[in-house]
Amino acid sequence: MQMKLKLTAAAVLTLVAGAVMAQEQVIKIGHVGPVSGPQAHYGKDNENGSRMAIEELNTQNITINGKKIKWEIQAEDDAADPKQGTAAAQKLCDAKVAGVVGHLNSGTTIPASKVYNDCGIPHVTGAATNPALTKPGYKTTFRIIANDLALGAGLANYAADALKLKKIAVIDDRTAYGQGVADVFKATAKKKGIQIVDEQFTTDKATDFMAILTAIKSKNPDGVFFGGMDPQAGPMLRQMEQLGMANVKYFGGDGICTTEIAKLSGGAKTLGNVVCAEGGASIQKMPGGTAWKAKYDAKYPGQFQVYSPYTYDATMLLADAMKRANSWDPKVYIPKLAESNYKGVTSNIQFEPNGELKNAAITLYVYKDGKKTPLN
Ligand code: ABU
Repeated sequence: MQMKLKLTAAAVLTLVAGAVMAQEQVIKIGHVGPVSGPQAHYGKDNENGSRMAIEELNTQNITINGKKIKWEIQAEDDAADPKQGTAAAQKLCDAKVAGVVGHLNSGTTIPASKVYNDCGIPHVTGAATNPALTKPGYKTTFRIIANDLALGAGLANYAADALKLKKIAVIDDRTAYGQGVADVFKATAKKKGIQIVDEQFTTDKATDFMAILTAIKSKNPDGVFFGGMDPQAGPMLRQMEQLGMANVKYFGGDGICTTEIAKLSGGAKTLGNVVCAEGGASIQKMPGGTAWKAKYDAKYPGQFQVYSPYTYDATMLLADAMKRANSWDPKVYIPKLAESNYKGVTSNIQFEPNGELKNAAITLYVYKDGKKTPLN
């Protein structure tokens, strides 16, 4: 009789545990960026930001629609390649993730945005800055960082008004981002009376820029604008030093505004000529920036680049909208996401009707003694 009672108690415990388990709901959030190839350092930083948010969400005992939520990340690599970007997006649609953080590159995010729109899953980018992303008006596309209209114009205004430059050469890497930000820079610079003395093109795979820099040097510019990323900007700065272009200012958008560029430029003094722009406040001026960065650095030492505070916020923002909607069904929570008023680490996040961030700030930076330093 006693034995029978013991078994019954064990069975009851199993049943209770089973019932508790049944009440747990997994919500998957996708993350996509380049975690292989020359841009892997950006992608890893982005993924770290999203993972950090997922870990924190799991400590918060969040309940949605009566279920205790277990948050999971499904991280995909697009290698900064548009085709791999759409394949990763389709994989996340097929996996029925509730939302996506990404992608990192405009060249991958723009085609992927159509895939997400077609499968009805929202994605939030904290890195892709080409304004064309929000042009189709998809209700599934959101950006929580300023776009290249602000970055390109801010840099051109600074070159003209603060530095009084007169002749600038422009190089771009022919990607959606590089070409787009260079076009905005050129248009604003011309309006400000700056002469564009040369235009040269490269790719996001190149590392030898001697020929195009030699052509540019012959035009005697007082500045070079580069639309592209740091795997190109780093060696380009080294080669400018080798060619004696030591006094030429070097402008670029957020793609070159990284920690890594200091390493990639290999000690070239021309790093001191860099002026770059990022879409948002500096870490020091973000509402929760300094404390957040200390946590990030403790968790991922030496891996901080640019956008991880934004991917952290993007992940939290998706969870916040699901909580307010009391649902992880994208159809139900997308309207709540669109009307977010979320106090993030990076800013107070609210959206324009087209999914762009309201009141987006930009910050200009220089490199002092090899360290990225905000100008404003
Ligand atoms: N925003 C610069 C890097 C990412 C991109 O827009 O391609």
